[in-house]
Amino acid sequence: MIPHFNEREINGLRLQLSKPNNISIVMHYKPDGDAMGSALALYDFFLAYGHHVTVVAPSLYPEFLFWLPGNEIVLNFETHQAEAENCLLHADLIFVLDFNDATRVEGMQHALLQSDAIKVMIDHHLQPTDFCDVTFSFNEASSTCELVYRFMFAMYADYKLSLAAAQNIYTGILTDTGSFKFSSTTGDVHRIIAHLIDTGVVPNEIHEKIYDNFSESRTRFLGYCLEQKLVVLQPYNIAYIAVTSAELKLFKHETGDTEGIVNYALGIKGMRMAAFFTEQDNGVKISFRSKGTFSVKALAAAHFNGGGHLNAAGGKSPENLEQTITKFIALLPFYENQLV
Ligand SMILES: [Mn+2]
Repeated sequence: MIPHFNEREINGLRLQLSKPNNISIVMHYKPDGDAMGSALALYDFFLAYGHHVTVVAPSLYPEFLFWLPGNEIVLNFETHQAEAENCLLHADLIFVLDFNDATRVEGMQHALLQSDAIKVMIDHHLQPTDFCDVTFSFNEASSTCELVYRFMFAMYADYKLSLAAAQNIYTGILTDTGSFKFSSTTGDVHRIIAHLIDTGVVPNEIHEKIYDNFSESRTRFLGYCLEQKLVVLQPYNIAYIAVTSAELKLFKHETGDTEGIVNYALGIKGMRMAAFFTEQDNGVKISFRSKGTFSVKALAAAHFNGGGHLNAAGGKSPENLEQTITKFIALLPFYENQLV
Protein backbone atom coordinates (compact mmCIF):
# COMPACT_ATOMS: atom_id res chain seq x y z
CA MET A 1 0.00 0.00 0.00
CA ILE A 2 1.31 3.44 -0.94
CA PRO A 3 1.24 5.90 2.00
CA HIS A 4 -1.24 8.64 1.25
CA PHE A 5 -0.87 12.11 2.75
CA ASN A 6 -4.09 13.69 3.98
CA GLU A 7 -5.21 16.24 1.38
CA ARG A 8 -6.59 18.75 3.90
CA GLU A 9 -3.37 18.75 5.96
CA ILE A 10 -1.22 19.10 2.83
CA ASN A 11 -3.38 22.01 1.65
CA GLY A 12 -3.00 23.67 5.04
CA LEU A 13 0.78 23.33 4.91
CA ARG A 14 0.90 24.61 1.32
CA LEU A 15 -1.02 27.70 2.42
CA GLN A 16 1.26 28.26 5.41
CA LEU A 17 4.31 27.84 3.15
CA SER A 18 3.06 30.20 0.44
CA LYS A 19 5.30 32.85 2.03
CA PRO A 20 8.84 32.39 3.40
CA ASN A 21 8.89 30.62 6.77
CA ASN A 22 11.51 29.87 9.38
CA ILE A 23 11.69 26.09 9.34
CA SER A 24 13.62 23.84 11.71
CA ILE A 25 14.10 20.16 11.01
CA VAL A 26 14.84 17.76 13.87
CA MET A 27 15.36 14.01 14.13
CA HIS A 28 15.98 11.44 16.88
CA TYR A 29 18.96 11.19 19.25
CA LYS A 30 22.02 9.50 17.69
CA PRO A 31 20.64 9.93 14.18
CA ASP A 32 21.11 7.15 11.63
CA GLY A 33 21.21 7.25 7.83
CA ASP A 34 17.43 7.54 7.53
CA ALA A 35 17.16 10.33 10.11
CA MET A 36 19.97 12.42 8.60
CA GLY A 37 19.05 11.60 4.99
CA SER A 38 15.42 12.61 5.45
CA ALA A 39 16.35 15.80 7.34
CA LEU A 40 18.88 16.94 4.74
CA ALA A 41 16.62 16.05 1.81
CA LEU A 42 13.81 18.12 3.32
CA TYR A 43 16.32 20.91 4.04
CA ASP A 44 17.25 21.03 0.36
CA PHE A 45 13.56 20.94 -0.66
CA PHE A 46 12.47 23.86 1.55
CA LEU A 47 15.53 25.87 0.57
CA ALA A 48 14.50 25.51 -3.08
CA TYR A 49 11.13 27.07 -2.19
CA GLY A 50 12.72 30.12 -0.57
CA HIS A 51 12.41 29.33 3.13
CA HIS A 52 14.94 29.88 5.88
CA VAL A 53 15.84 26.39 7.05
CA THR A 54 17.91 24.96 9.91
CA VAL A 55 18.65 21.33 10.77
CA VAL A 56 19.13 20.58 14.46
CA ALA A 57 20.45 17.17 15.56
CA PRO A 58 19.98 16.20 19.24
CA SER A 59 23.47 14.63 19.25
CA LEU A 60 26.42 13.69 17.10
CA TYR A 61 26.01 11.00 14.44
CA PRO A 62 28.43 8.55 12.82
CA GLU A 63 31.22 9.86 10.64
CA PHE A 64 30.19 7.72 7.67
CA LEU A 65 27.28 10.15 7.21
CA PHE A 66 29.40 13.31 7.13
CA TRP A 67 29.54 13.26 3.30
CA LEU A 68 25.76 13.75 3.00
CA PRO A 69 25.00 16.92 1.00
CA GLY A 70 24.11 19.68 3.49
CA ASN A 71 25.96 18.05 6.41
CA GLU A 72 27.97 21.23 7.03
CA ILE A 73 24.90 23.21 8.14
CA VAL A 74 23.71 20.71 10.79
CA LEU A 75 23.66 22.13 14.32
CA ASN A 76 24.49 19.67 17.09
CA PHE A 77 22.35 20.43 20.16
CA GLU A 78 24.92 18.91 22.53
CA THR A 79 27.76 21.15 21.38
CA HIS A 80 25.77 24.27 20.29
CA GLN A 81 22.88 24.27 22.74
CA ALA A 82 22.09 28.01 22.81
CA GLU A 83 22.16 28.34 19.03
CA ALA A 84 20.06 25.19 18.58
CA GLU A 85 17.47 26.32 21.15
CA ASN A 86 17.27 29.66 19.39
CA CYS A 87 16.45 27.94 16.07
CA LEU A 88 13.66 25.91 17.65
CA LEU A 89 12.18 28.83 19.57
CA HIS A 90 12.12 31.13 16.52
CA ALA A 91 10.80 28.58 14.05
CA ASP A 92 7.37 28.97 12.44
CA LEU A 93 7.40 25.26 11.64
CA ILE A 94 9.32 22.33 13.05
CA PHE A 95 9.51 19.11 11.08
CA VAL A 96 9.92 16.08 13.32
CA LEU A 97 11.52 13.24 11.35
CA ASP A 98 12.06 9.53 11.99
CA PHE A 99 10.75 9.46 15.57
CA ASN A 100 7.35 9.23 17.20
CA ASP A 101 7.74 10.49 20.75
CA ALA A 102 9.32 13.64 22.19
CA THR A 103 11.49 11.62 24.60
CA ARG A 104 13.46 10.36 21.56
CA VAL A 105 15.35 13.68 21.34
CA GLU A 106 16.65 13.21 24.92
CA GLY A 107 18.01 16.52 26.29
CA MET A 108 16.46 18.55 23.47
CA GLN A 109 12.93 17.58 24.52
CA HIS A 110 12.26 20.70 26.59
CA ALA A 111 13.27 23.11 23.82
CA LEU A 112 11.24 21.15 21.25
CA LEU A 113 8.06 21.11 23.33
CA GLN A 114 8.49 24.70 24.50
CA SER A 115 8.54 26.09 20.95
CA ASP A 116 5.25 27.54 19.66
CA ALA A 117 6.08 26.42 16.12
CA ILE A 118 3.62 24.30 14.15
CA LYS A 119 5.03 20.78 14.53
CA VAL A 120 4.77 18.30 11.69
CA MET A 121 5.78 14.67 12.20
CA ILE A 122 6.82 12.49 9.27
CA ASP A 123 7.65 9.02 10.55
CA HIS A 124 7.30 5.26 10.14
CA HIS A 125 7.52 3.96 13.73
CA LEU A 126 4.49 2.31 15.31
CA GLN A 127 2.18 4.17 17.69
CA PRO A 128 3.16 7.83 17.51
CA THR A 129 2.33 9.96 20.55
CA ASP A 130 0.29 13.10 20.17
CA PHE A 131 2.79 15.96 20.47
CA CYS A 132 2.66 17.35 16.92
CA ASP A 133 0.02 19.52 15.22
CA VAL A 134 0.18 17.39 12.09
CA THR A 135 1.13 13.70 12.26
CA PHE A 136 2.04 11.87 9.06
CA SER A 137 2.71 8.39 10.41
CA PHE A 138 2.88 5.35 8.13
CA ASN A 139 4.43 2.35 9.84
CA GLU A 140 4.34 0.22 6.68
CA ALA A 141 6.74 2.61 4.90
CA SER A 142 10.31 1.41 4.35
CA SER A 143 11.83 4.56 5.79
CA THR A 144 11.24 8.19 6.67
CA CYS A 145 13.20 9.00 3.50
CA GLU A 146 10.55 7.23 1.41
CA LEU A 147 7.90 9.33 3.19
CA VAL A 148 9.82 12.58 2.70
CA TYR A 149 10.09 11.77 -1.01
CA ARG A 150 6.31 11.24 -1.20
CA PHE A 151 5.69 14.35 0.92
CA MET A 152 7.67 16.54 -1.50
CA PHE A 153 5.54 15.49 -4.46
CA ALA A 154 2.31 15.61 -2.45
CA MET A 155 3.17 19.24 -1.68
CA TYR A 156 4.25 20.23 -5.20
CA ALA A 157 3.57 17.73 -7.98
CA ASP A 158 5.95 19.67 -10.26
CA TYR A 159 8.86 19.65 -7.78
CA LYS A 160 12.15 19.08 -9.57
CA LEU A 161 14.13 16.68 -7.43
CA SER A 162 17.73 17.86 -6.88
CA LEU A 163 20.73 15.55 -6.88
CA ALA A 164 21.46 16.53 -3.25
CA ALA A 165 17.95 15.53 -2.14
CA ALA A 166 18.13 12.33 -4.20
CA GLN A 167 21.45 11.30 -2.60
CA ASN A 168 20.07 11.91 0.88
CA ILE A 169 16.86 9.98 0.19
CA TYR A 170 18.79 7.08 -1.36
CA THR A 171 20.97 6.84 1.76
CA GLY A 172 17.99 6.59 4.11
CA ILE A 173 16.13 3.99 2.08
CA LEU A 174 19.35 1.99 1.63
CA THR A 175 20.18 1.89 5.34
CA ASP A 176 16.63 1.42 6.67
CA THR A 177 15.88 -1.50 4.34
CA GLY A 178 19.13 -3.38 5.05
CA SER A 179 20.22 -2.65 1.45
CA PHE A 180 16.77 -3.29 -0.03
CA LYS A 181 16.19 -6.68 1.58
CA PHE A 182 13.64 -6.11 4.36
CA SER A 183 9.99 -6.95 3.68
CA SER A 184 9.16 -3.23 3.46
CA THR A 185 11.09 -3.06 0.16
CA THR A 186 8.14 -3.02 -2.25
CA GLY A 187 8.00 -2.46 -5.99
CA ASP A 188 7.00 1.12 -5.24
CA VAL A 189 10.17 1.58 -3.17
CA HIS A 190 12.22 0.32 -6.11
CA ARG A 191 10.35 2.74 -8.41
CA ILE A 192 11.44 5.60 -6.11
CA ILE A 193 15.01 4.26 -6.25
CA ALA A 194 14.79 4.23 -10.06
CA HIS A 195 13.81 7.91 -10.01
CA LEU A 196 16.74 8.69 -7.67
CA ILE A 197 19.19 6.93 -10.02
CA ASP A 198 17.66 8.76 -13.02
CA THR A 199 18.28 12.00 -11.10
CA GLY A 200 22.00 11.21 -10.92
CA VAL A 201 22.55 9.06 -7.84
CA VAL A 202 25.41 6.59 -8.37
CA PRO A 203 24.52 3.58 -6.17
CA ASN A 204 27.98 2.01 -5.84
CA GLU A 205 29.48 5.31 -4.69
CA ILE A 206 26.93 5.62 -1.88
CA HIS A 207 27.24 1.94 -0.88
CA GLU A 208 31.00 2.43 -0.61
CA LYS A 209 30.67 5.57 1.51
CA ILE A 210 28.22 3.90 3.88
CA TYR A 211 29.55 0.35 4.12
CA ASP A 212 33.27 0.47 3.26
CA ASN A 213 34.10 3.19 5.69
CA PHE A 214 35.05 1.41 8.91
CA SER A 215 38.05 2.24 11.04
CA GLU A 216 40.62 -0.52 11.56
CA SER A 217 39.64 -0.79 15.23
CA ARG A 218 35.94 -1.21 14.33
CA THR A 219 36.79 -4.07 11.98
CA ARG A 220 38.92 -5.73 14.68
CA PHE A 221 36.06 -5.16 17.15
CA LEU A 222 33.71 -6.97 14.76
CA GLY A 223 36.15 -9.90 14.60
CA TYR A 224 36.40 -9.96 18.39
CA CYS A 225 32.59 -9.97 18.78
CA LEU A 226 32.14 -12.85 16.34
CA GLU A 227 35.03 -14.99 17.59
CA GLN A 228 34.90 -14.35 21.33
CA LYS A 229 31.48 -12.98 22.26
CA LEU A 230 28.90 -14.70 20.09
CA VAL A 231 26.52 -17.01 21.97
CA VAL A 232 24.20 -19.31 20.04
CA LEU A 233 21.23 -20.80 21.84
CA GLN A 234 20.42 -23.58 19.38
CA PRO A 235 17.22 -24.83 21.02
CA TYR A 236 15.62 -21.38 20.64
CA ASN A 237 17.15 -20.39 17.28
CA ILE A 238 18.63 -17.34 18.94
CA ALA A 239 22.10 -15.79 18.84
CA TYR A 240 23.36 -12.90 20.89
CA ILE A 241 26.46 -10.82 21.56
CA ALA A 242 27.08 -8.83 24.75
CA VAL A 243 29.93 -6.35 25.17
CA THR A 244 31.13 -4.54 28.28
CA SER A 245 32.13 -0.88 28.39
CA ALA A 246 35.74 -1.99 29.03
CA GLU A 247 35.70 -3.92 25.75
CA LEU A 248 34.26 -0.91 23.91
CA LYS A 249 37.07 1.20 25.33
CA LEU A 250 39.69 -1.37 24.38
CA PHE A 251 38.55 -1.13 20.74
CA LYS A 252 38.36 2.70 20.79
CA HIS A 253 34.61 2.59 20.29
CA GLU A 254 32.97 5.45 18.42
CA THR A 255 29.31 6.25 17.82
CA GLY A 256 27.88 3.80 15.31
CA ASP A 257 30.62 1.16 15.69
CA THR A 258 28.28 -1.50 17.12
CA GLU A 259 25.68 -0.86 14.46
CA GLY A 260 24.95 -3.78 12.18
CA ILE A 261 26.98 -6.37 14.12
CA VAL A 262 23.73 -7.93 15.34
CA ASN A 263 22.97 -8.87 11.73
CA TYR A 264 25.93 -11.28 11.66
CA ALA A 265 24.31 -13.16 14.54
CA LEU A 266 20.99 -13.26 12.69
CA GLY A 267 22.82 -14.47 9.58
CA ILE A 268 23.56 -17.87 11.13
CA LYS A 269 21.46 -20.55 9.44
CA GLY A 270 18.16 -21.18 11.19
CA MET A 271 18.28 -18.20 13.58
CA ARG A 272 14.92 -16.48 14.16
CA MET A 273 16.14 -13.74 16.47
CA ALA A 274 19.39 -12.01 17.39
CA ALA A 275 20.30 -9.50 20.08
CA PHE A 276 23.25 -7.20 20.74
CA PHE A 277 23.78 -5.99 24.32
CA THR A 278 25.94 -2.93 24.98
CA GLU A 279 26.93 -2.01 28.54
CA GLN A 280 26.49 1.70 29.24
CA ASP A 281 27.01 3.99 32.24
CA ASN A 282 23.44 3.62 33.51
CA GLY A 283 22.36 0.22 32.23
CA VAL A 284 22.34 -1.76 29.02
CA LYS A 285 21.31 -0.83 25.50
CA ILE A 286 19.90 -3.66 23.38
CA SER A 287 19.40 -4.07 19.62
CA PHE A 288 17.03 -6.81 18.50
CA ARG A 289 16.60 -8.28 15.03
CA SER A 290 14.31 -11.07 13.85
CA LYS A 291 13.14 -12.91 10.76
CA GLY A 292 9.61 -13.69 9.66
CA THR A 293 6.69 -13.07 11.96
CA PHE A 294 8.55 -13.01 15.30
CA SER A 295 8.02 -9.49 16.67
CA VAL A 296 11.08 -8.07 18.40
CA LYS A 297 9.09 -4.86 18.72
CA ALA A 298 6.64 -6.66 21.04
CA LEU A 299 9.48 -8.28 23.00
CA ALA A 300 11.33 -4.97 23.43
CA ALA A 301 8.15 -3.12 24.43
CA ALA A 302 6.99 -5.76 26.91
CA HIS A 303 10.29 -6.34 28.73
CA PHE A 304 12.97 -3.79 27.82
CA ASN A 305 11.36 -0.32 27.73
CA GLY A 306 11.74 -0.27 23.98
CA GLY A 307 10.05 -0.37 20.62
CA GLY A 308 10.68 -0.09 16.91
CA HIS A 309 9.60 -2.33 14.07
CA LEU A 310 8.48 -5.96 13.73
CA ASN A 311 11.95 -7.21 12.66
CA ALA A 312 14.18 -4.47 14.09
CA ALA A 313 13.77 -2.96 17.54
CA GLY A 314 15.72 -1.50 20.41
CA GLY A 315 15.43 -1.51 24.17
CA LYS A 316 17.07 -0.50 27.43
CA SER A 317 17.62 -2.16 30.75
CA PRO A 318 18.44 -0.34 34.01
CA GLU A 319 20.12 -3.50 35.37
CA ASN A 320 23.73 -4.53 34.81
CA LEU A 321 24.87 -6.59 31.82
CA GLU A 322 24.80 -9.95 33.58
CA GLN A 323 21.34 -9.37 35.09
CA THR A 324 20.00 -8.18 31.76
CA ILE A 325 21.19 -11.30 29.94
CA THR A 326 19.84 -13.54 32.70
CA LYS A 327 16.47 -11.84 32.31
CA PHE A 328 16.61 -12.21 28.51
CA ILE A 329 17.38 -15.93 28.70
CA ALA A 330 14.68 -16.49 31.34
CA LEU A 331 12.11 -14.96 28.96
CA LEU A 332 12.88 -17.32 26.08
CA PRO A 333 10.74 -20.31 27.21
CA PHE A 334 7.72 -17.99 27.05
CA TYR A 335 8.44 -17.30 23.38
CA GLU A 336 9.42 -20.87 22.47
CA ASN A 337 6.24 -21.47 20.43
CA GLN A 338 7.02 -18.51 18.21
CA LEU A 339 10.74 -19.21 17.87
CA VAL A 340 11.08 -22.92 17.26
MN1 LIG B 1 13.84 5.22 9.96
